[in-house]
Amino acid sequence: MMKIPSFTDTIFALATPPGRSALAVIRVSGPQAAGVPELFGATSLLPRQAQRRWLKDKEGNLIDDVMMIAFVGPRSATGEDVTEIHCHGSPAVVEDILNHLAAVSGFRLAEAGEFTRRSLDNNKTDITAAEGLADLIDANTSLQRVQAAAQMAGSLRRPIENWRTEIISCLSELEASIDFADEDLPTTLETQIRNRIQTIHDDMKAGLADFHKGQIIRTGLSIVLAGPVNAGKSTLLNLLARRPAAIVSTMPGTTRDTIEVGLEIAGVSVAVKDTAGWRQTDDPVEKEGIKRAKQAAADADILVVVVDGSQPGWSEDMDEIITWGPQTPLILLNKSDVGLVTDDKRHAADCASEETVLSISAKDGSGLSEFETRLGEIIQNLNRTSSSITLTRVRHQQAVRQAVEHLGASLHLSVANHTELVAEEFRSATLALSRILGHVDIEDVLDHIFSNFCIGK
Ligand SMILES: Nc1nc2c(ncn2[C@@H]2O[C@H](COP(=O)(O)OP(=O)(O)OP(=O)(O)O)[C@@H](O)[C@H]2O)c(=O)[nH]1
Ligand SMILES: [Mg+2]
Repeated sequence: MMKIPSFTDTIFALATPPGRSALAVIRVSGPQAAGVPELFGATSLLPRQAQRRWLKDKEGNLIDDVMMIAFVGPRSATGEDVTEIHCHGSPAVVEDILNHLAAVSGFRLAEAGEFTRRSLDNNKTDITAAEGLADLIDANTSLQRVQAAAQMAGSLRRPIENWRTEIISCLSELEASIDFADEDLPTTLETQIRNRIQTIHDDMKAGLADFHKGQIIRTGLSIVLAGPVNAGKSTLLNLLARRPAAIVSTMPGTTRDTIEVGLEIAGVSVAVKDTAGWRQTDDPVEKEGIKRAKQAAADADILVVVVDGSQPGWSEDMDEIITWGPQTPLILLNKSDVGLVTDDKRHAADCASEETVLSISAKDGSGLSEFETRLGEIIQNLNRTSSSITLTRVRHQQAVRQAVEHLGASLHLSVANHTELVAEEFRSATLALSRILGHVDIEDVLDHIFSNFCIGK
């Protein structure tokens, strides 16, 4: 668990990656941040203006010629006084400045994510925005960036707040009716409350149904190439990766272990996995390889069945491999350069819809662009969300699921006969939603998020 000694400390950290670069940025935040220039023998700064200063060490030797910006709290990223030092990106300069700061009483190196944590505590950001920021820093693909930036800007916070406000409004109407217990609850009020809660309940369920899509963009998905031995799976992997990632040979049973290559397709980060070829065998190592191939196919987001379309009998192979995956696979008839056995292709059309069967040559690349286009379409369908909210983490999913359960339970009760119980379900639902925003039970969530943050953020 991350320990934050005290907010009275002034924290500092290198905010840019370590190593040689043109520039580096060191951030300082806390009660003594405004005094940083004087610590280096320089004059103080006007707030919110980039100003040039010469920094000197204790002996008066020059450290660097830098730009500095001072922000006066609460108008700063952390809500505290903040000073940024934009120095030259020399490891020696950075080290000198950091060591110089570390020697000052009340100063210490920041923990991972501590700047963001301070901004949360000072209400400069909310936890979903902090998560969005963490995702933005980790983003490798354009879709990840778009989703993370949207979450930073409130795309998750707003619908959660709206749901919460709506439930609280229903709750206050109920509570008003409890106060007037002698009078019967008007049936119109009961119907109104039910309809409003039903709408939120359905909205939340739609969000939950789309949860996997938000996750796919954030964490990526897996595409598994599976098929009989010698079908050309490894050749195809190398073609997709544009490098010889896997060994290719004329010998059936070349690939034994699952080989993974990271790619970006349709803005989503994708792990493409080549697997051991399938055949009847007594070789224990090959058997294990096939077992792993089946497991990978079962866990795949997209299963691509690769068969040697130039050989008679490929449709039997295809029928076998199709059963490995939980969902409709994409079928590739490989080795089209040699000529495909057309009778079997008719068979393929019978057992799979036409658009999922493509012919390709992993050797000369023909059919590759159609295959990549089709993959892109499948990926886009997998991550197309229709709901009003994009839940991106398991903790969001769990909290919304709890809220749905409470609202669902309330809908089974008669509002008139069980007003108190219904009110209690509403309260529990709002509590679950508050968890997402970090209003309650914040510590565990923070520790988890910030342990994955970089120092200096
Ligand atoms: N003519 C032709 N040969 C291909 C094509 N794709 C692969 N090959 C050849 O088929 C043989 C097997 O290719 P691999 O990529 O090793 O096949 P694999 O499916 O990975 O085989 P295992 O690892 O044994 O399961 C090699 O000699 C490849 O050069 C293709 O599209 N056309
Ligand atoms: Mg192989």
